[in-house]
Amino acid sequence: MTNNTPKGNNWPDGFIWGSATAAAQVEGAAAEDGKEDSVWDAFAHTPGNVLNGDTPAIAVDHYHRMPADVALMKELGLDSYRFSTSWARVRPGGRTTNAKGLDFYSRLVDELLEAGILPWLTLYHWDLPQALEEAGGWANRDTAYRFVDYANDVYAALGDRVQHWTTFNEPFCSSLLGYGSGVHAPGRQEPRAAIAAVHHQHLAHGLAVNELRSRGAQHVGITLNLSNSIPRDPADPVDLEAARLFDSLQNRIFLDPILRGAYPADSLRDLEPFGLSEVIRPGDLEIISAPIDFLGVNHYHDDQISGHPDTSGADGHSGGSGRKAPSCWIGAEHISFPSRGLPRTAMDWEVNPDGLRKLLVRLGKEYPSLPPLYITENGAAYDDVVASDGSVPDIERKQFILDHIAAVGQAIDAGADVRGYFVWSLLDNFEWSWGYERRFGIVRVDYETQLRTIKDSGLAYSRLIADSRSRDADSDRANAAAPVA
Ligand code: GBH
Repeated sequence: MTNNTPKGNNWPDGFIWGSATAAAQVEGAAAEDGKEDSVWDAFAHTPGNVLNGDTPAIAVDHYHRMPADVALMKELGLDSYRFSTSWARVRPGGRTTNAKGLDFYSRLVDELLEAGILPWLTLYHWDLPQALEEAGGWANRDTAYRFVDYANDVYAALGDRVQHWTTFNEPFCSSLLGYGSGVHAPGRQEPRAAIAAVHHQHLAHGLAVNELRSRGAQHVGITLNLSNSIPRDPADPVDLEAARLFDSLQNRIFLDPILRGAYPADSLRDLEPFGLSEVIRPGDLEIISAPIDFLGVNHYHDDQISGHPDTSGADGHSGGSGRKAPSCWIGAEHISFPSRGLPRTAMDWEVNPDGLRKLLVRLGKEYPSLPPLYITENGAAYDDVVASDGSVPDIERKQFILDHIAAVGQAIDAGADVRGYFVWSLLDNFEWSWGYERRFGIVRVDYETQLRTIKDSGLAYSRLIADSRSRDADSDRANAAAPVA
């Protein structure tokens, strides 16, 4: 048997291989069947916010091509599809239920189940109804309670068929980038609002976990984007302090309230001038730390951190479309991200698969009550070239994915409880502030014709999934044939 899975040992039983998208990035149909604007529709309409003036209005037209896209997932052999529901489709304006919007997701779930693909649903991948933003958005505590109304609507429609529920995708981005640097929707540049948004999204998460569980949901969790904070010179106290600040804002202010029921003491102190303690009410942390059944980890790159100005010319942190924006590192605006000289993707993010292994091992060490982990996003943007035979030989993306999967395997061997891996992304799509200029898909989309072509990375991923299954079957046969003692 050929051994082209990167993990020497078998993958754990039931390990889930999947791929991910998000509503605003793929659906299009921005004003159809009752859907109203999300913050991303509104943000993209203001010139200068999204590169080339791109908008999510059509995206990859998944709303109309959903059955064919599910057939593509089946062809690839995916165990699971991670998608998000659009709040602005389910509750346009944020206050009333739209049956037609829910119907789309109901058809999607049926189509997936019919194809033998596990639906992995995320409730919030950054597309707040614009009407709720106009009422204060995530800076307003009331939005957390509106989120529970929305979660209840989705659960009422899909709870009989969907087992896996993720409350939020990367609250870091929808708080600190949306309200701090303003490179993401709604584009506000208000540090105090950004910190309030962090807390109110935490609260919304905890309220929804309790609500979904009381209604019978079996697997409820959250997805965070985590990154190792690597001090440029571990002997330099200025770099060490900068790395501490980064780790606080990137990782620990999200992990600790959920997994430990408290904000880290250093974060509380750092963020005092930005009003963190003013938005925390008695009882909040108890809600926020409601037990979760899994933690989703999105990982793209690590960050080397310095407290000195950067002269390396690295540009992985301009946040989007290359425009000047205030820092999202609230209270730590001076930190810099000097290059380590590693290879970089088209996003200018460093490639270092071993960082993913380190991160997974660290989580298990530092958080004793850590639930099972799923890699809910990992992938890379590269400038693809279509060959004359129509194929897409994206060797760098293919290598990136295989190397990161190997790193996950090594983390498992070192004791990390990782139960699944989802490639970002199934399809090229609307890459937020970068519009359609950056492609992450394992399937190419021609934005003129909407034609889908599986890239070489997609073919390799598909083979890897098939191999790990035949390996399972081999070991099942071996076990069945083993003599009974
Ligand atoms: C994910 O976020 C998203 O979940 C997904 O929707 C997206 O398409 C995908 O990754 C690819 O981008 O210093 O301001 O530049 C990416 C997580 C968080 C990674 C911000 C880069 C740099 C912050 N990103 N981070 S900044």
